[in-house]
Amino acid sequence: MTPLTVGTMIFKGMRAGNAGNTMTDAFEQDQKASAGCCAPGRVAGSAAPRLAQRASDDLRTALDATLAPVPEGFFDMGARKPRYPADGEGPRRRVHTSAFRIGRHAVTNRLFAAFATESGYCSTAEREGWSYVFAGLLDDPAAHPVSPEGTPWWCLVEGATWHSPLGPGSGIEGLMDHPVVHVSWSDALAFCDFLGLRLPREAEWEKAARGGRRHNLFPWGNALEPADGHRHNVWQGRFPDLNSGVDGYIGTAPVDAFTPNGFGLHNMTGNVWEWCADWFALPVITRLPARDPDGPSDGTRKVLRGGSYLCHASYCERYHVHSRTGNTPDSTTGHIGFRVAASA
Ligand SMILES: [Cu+2]
Repeated sequence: MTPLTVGTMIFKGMRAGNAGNTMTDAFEQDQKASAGCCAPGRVAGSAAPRLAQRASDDLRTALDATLAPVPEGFFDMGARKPRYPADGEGPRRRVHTSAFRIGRHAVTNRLFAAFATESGYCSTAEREGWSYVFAGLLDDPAAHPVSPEGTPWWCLVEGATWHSPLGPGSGIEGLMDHPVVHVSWSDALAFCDFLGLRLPREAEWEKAARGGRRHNLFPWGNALEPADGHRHNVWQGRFPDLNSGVDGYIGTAPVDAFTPNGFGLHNMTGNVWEWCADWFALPVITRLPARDPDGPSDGTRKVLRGGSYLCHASYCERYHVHSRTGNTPDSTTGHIGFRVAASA
């Protein structure tokens, strides 16, 4: 199967699979129209390898040290005034979570490299032989002419993987404390399984992102750029051709860049989209507050949260604590990573 065929199939499949539901159709059209920075996809031909052994004590200890507690209790999930209603950003509703722990930051290249060395795991992008890279990060985007329909700023780069994020010849030297990228949901799950951890539920992710605040747009409050400076890594300028980088970064930032939120968590918004455990669907509103909701029992796409270094109000304003998108579990790009969670 050629990469071009794969990319085209996904968009067709996404539309055909949801025919007959006006809300969902509108949602899919909106997703396609505004996919923007938000995640071109893939259905992989190869299956994720199974890992027999477990992580070393050293690696488990290293991961455990990155976890911060989030207390049990109710919170208000979703936006009262959604920016993208068709994404299911609203309505605002009461949700209860048990106590849990979540990564203070996204999983780094350093930690993912340790996992790959110990486990011998081969990621989706390594098996499939390609991933999507943002054109503005490539020296010669014209050398990679294949893009998903409607999003020419995404280049299909053969040989782009977590350890060669811009393709062959690139590396992660100097990026060991940056989030691992070009990891699929399946890769993130394999990492979690190996470490005895799990991905956050979507509700847990949003509660964590809000940092104990109520009705906030960002992990720190409501101002995108507070007077005391930038608080996350998003796009400044004009998407997709001018990124001034005044927040300090054009691509990814170190996972602990910027001030953490009230729960001590860094970069819950901006930097990289983060995989959650749930299948993606519009929220189901219940009469009583949901408790530790797991989301739909099946689906075609997994939830992504937090937006990325490519989000900008002019094109894809999905850098709020309530913003959401989804992608197939085998999709990989240079702006998708993940953080781990564990029950308390
Ligand atoms: Cu975006």
